[in-house]
Amino acid sequence: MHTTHDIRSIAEHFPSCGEFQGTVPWGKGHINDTYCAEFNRLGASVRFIFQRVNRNVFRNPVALMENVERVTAHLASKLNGHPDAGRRALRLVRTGSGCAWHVDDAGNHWRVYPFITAASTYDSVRTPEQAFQAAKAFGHFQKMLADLPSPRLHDTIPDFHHTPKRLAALENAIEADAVNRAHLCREEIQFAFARKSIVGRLLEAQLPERVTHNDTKLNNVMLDDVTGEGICVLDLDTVMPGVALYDFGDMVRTATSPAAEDERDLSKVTMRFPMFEALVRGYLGAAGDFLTPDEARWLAFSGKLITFETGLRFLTDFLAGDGYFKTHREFHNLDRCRTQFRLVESIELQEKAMRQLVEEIGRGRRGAFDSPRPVH
Ligand code: ADP
Ligand code: GN1
Ligand code: MG
Repeated sequence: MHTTHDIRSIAEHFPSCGEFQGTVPWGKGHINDTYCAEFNRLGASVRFIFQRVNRNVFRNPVALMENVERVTAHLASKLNGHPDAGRRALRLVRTGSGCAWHVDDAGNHWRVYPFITAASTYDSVRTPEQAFQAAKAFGHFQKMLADLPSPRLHDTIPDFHHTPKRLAALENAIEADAVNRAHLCREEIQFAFARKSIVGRLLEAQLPERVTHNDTKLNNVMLDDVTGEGICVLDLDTVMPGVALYDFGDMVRTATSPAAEDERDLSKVTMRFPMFEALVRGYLGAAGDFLTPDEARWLAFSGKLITFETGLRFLTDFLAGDGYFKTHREFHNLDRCRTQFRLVESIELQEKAMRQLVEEIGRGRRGAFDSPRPVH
């Protein structure tokens, strides 16, 4: 891996970081350019995350940064006095002139966060305890933002989880077939349209609008290296008005299967029930007191829907020539689409039992909100 941006010169605009030592590309996000940079501050080595906002994806970076500023300030106020506050929420480092971001000569928006130490992100879940902790952290995040003062946050990507529009976008991409790939994915296209009837269900349910994260994949939350606790929610670019179920659904998508999102051996892709149970317990333990019974009813379905929607998005990007998600090999987006659709199938097979489990936990029959039982 090599550094493609001159982080040293960006760092000059964030003098409080200290004396620049070096940088490496960081993380496995599909959207922004992320770097970990090391500085010397008063003889000590300190690290910061430098991020370039992806302008192709976020058309209004100023609105995005305004959201991030408000959200981080609100989280900081909630954590005021917490002994570990510095690791529990992202905090924007200011430029020398006091701005929360820097615009470089090419018009790129840069922001800097202190590096969250002694914690890690994971691309796939290993234990039910990890699933429980991730879900609890995302539920807690929603709870902390429930009283974010008005005005409404900006929609950084309009209709982000509008699944019918995602299906319509796929239809357009097939029609255009811009890079002549439609013949390579006939089966996936058929799979998508066979499930047309589910795309509007959450929208039709008229669930309450909340402040939601909207991108709760497993590697957007840091788990403490010692205790395993979910300590810090990352990737705040899509925090905006949404439905709580979008967040739960994306946890099911990313924290129930043992396989990587781009796994080519589809036999490894499966929705594991103990992980789902851990997610329900973790999420409801943190968010259960504000969630309405109407919302709780859709928990299992939301996992299927968001997984399906993400598959649609990968397929659409594949057909359009891979302009949205970062790809690292040929057909990468198609491989990702296939894992999503396989996971949808696995959820379909278990959906009834998943729904029953949510109901049982909701009724408190199985010691709702407990830690998950370990699986052996
Ligand atoms: P993207 O939008 O591209 O997904 P993220 O904001 O999720 O970008 O960052 C990519 C990865 O960088 C994360 O998955 C995480 O591993 C790491 N990361 C981001 N912010 C921090 C931070 N403040 N401290 C430590 N690691 C971080
Ligand atoms: C992107 O940024 P990252 O890698 O955390 C995407 C999500 C997708 C996810 C699929 C802004 O998330 O919506 O679900 O990839 N983020 C955006 O892995 O589109
Ligand atoms: Mg991310």
